[in-house]
Amino acid sequence: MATTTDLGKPVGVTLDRYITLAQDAFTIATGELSQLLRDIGLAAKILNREITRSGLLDLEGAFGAQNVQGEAQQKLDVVANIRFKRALTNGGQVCALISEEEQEVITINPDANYLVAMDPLDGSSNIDVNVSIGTIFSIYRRKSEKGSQVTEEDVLQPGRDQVAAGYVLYGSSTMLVYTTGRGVNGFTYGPTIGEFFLSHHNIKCTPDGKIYSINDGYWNEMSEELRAFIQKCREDGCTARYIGSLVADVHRNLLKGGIYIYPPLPKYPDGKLRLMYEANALAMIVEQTGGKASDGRQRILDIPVRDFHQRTPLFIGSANLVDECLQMIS
Ligand code: P6P
Repeated sequence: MATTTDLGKPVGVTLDRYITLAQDAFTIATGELSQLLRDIGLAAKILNREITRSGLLDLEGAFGAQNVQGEAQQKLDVVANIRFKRALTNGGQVCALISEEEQEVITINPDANYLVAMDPLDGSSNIDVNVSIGTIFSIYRRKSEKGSQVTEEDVLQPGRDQVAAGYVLYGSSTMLVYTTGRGVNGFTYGPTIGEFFLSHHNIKCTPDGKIYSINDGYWNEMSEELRAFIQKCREDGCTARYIGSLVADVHRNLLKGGIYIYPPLPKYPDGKLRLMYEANALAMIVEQTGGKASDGRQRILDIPVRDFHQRTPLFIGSANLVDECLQMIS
């Protein structure tokens, strides 16, 4: 039974404080990655303000242009890209940026050590109907010498080489969830104070989930084997949840257990989701919580990168559910 002391629990540690404490734990840390994480936190706060008022600021609807994938950009896609690009530029810690909204790699500060690959705003088609949307980011250390030109080897790094990864979920509350390879922590934004506070420490994904997330509108295009897996989920008492916003679906499955599937389809033979700025980041996070992420044949984090906009099928979530699915579809 709750007591008054529970009600008066102290406010948790802020994101900035947590980043500093985590950095202190690593004597070799120079503070550059810490600063980069703070820069991402700042951009998320700024974007959050615009997202929560998009209906009032005429920021809903289409921007009137297409992105590199030929998809209609929403106004907030463009705003999100601008906000993150500006924050990462001003922060000075990023030598190059890969963005879903940018055709080419954006060179920023040649003297910086880190590259960022990001989807500034995923699920943006949900903005107008007030459904949760998200930012996804991956951080890599450059391979080339500081001060030199960013190389293809710097850019086309496999997911296993990420030094950090995370997402921001703009939902009923706004959360920033990230890992630097030592566990996953979630921070909830307090808008009246303007800070992210540690709210989900050391997140673990249960190995046996009871939720499956897939767009069953594609039932007729799915393989027989995948349909058999979904049928088995139903018989095993699983429930179906599909928000149509990757970050929201993965976040829910992370906290409650479950599997999210975006399979190869006739219209997306390589899958719809992007490897470098969607699947890799989520795969690092989910693996850090004890979950799994595969393209149906291999570990997402081991997929060689030949094009920084390349797509991949995605099977991600509770380890035993993913294993069972891979066994049935292979
Ligand atoms: P479909 C949003 O466009 C997105 O990239 C993910 O956020 C989401 O999970 C998926 O595509 C939805 O795709 O084909 O089911 O509408």
